[in-house]
Amino acid sequence: LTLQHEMYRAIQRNEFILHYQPQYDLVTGSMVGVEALVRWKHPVKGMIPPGSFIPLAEESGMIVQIGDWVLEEACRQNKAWQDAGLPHIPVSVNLSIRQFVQNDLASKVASVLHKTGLEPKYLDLEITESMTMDVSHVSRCLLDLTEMGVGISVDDFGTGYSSFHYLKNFPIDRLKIDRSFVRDIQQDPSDAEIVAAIIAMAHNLNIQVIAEGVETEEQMEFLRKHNCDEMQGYFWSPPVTSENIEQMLAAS
Ligand code: G
Ligand code: G
Ligand code: MN
Ligand code: NA
Repeated sequence: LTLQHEMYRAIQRNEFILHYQPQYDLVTGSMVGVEALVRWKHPVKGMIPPGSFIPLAEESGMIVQIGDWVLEEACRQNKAWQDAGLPHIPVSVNLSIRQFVQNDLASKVASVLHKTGLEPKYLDLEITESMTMDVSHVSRCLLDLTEMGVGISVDDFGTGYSSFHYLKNFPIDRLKIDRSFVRDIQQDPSDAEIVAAIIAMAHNLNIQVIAEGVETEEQMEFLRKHNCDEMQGYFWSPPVTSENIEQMLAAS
């Protein structure tokens, strides 16, 4: 059986699970969101990280089915936390560009929100850059989603050549500074300048900023000093299980 064939079967067999990484407000320190990250609980190979199967899922088109499952599961879980009386925070879901190729992405999202009962403001969609997309189609989808009240974030900001083009053409609520810029903030003066400039520019455009891959207190202090809004990274928490998130929310 090829990995691709097994992946197809994995959807039916419910072998995918979501972990969640907390996102924190840099001023108050409180948990203000979580990012859903898929894993494959393979019956023989054990836990397979997304880096080992998402590219294949994208190539084969199976990312559409997996992405549908991720979206619904993340919304269902977030609504369950809310129903349990825990603080209401948005869940971020990573979208693959292939999920825009189906021309009903906005209605798919609307029906998942309806089915799970989650309010649109508690869902955030993360998009990444791609060379091969139809800008006007993606723009239309994102406008529909924004009008619905769903949040839109640009993931891995700064790594692709069209980052600025995204800000110009799409209704973006938040950008996520790629962890490659955050990593060397202390050592590399040009990374520090780039991060400071991204934050200032985003704020001038009324866009919120979250830093990814924050691993040290020094990085956090730098980001706070430069008015970054939120952060996500191992310094506070790696991706964890839904049970762990429930405990963290209960304690917050
Ligand atoms: O968790 P980890 O660092 O291994 O994630 C690696 C990559 O997989 C990240 O770039 C992340 O955006 C991507 N990824 C994780 N979950 C999903 C998902 O549900 N859908 C898509 N398209 N990508 C995901
Ligand atoms: O591309 P995306 O931003 O979706 O990737 C998210 C992934 O980044 C998560 O799956 C997680 O494993 C990884 N990640 C999260 N925080 C950190 C961090 O502080 N350092 C590093 N190196 N990776 C991180
Ligand atoms: Mn992401
Ligand atoms: Na990223």
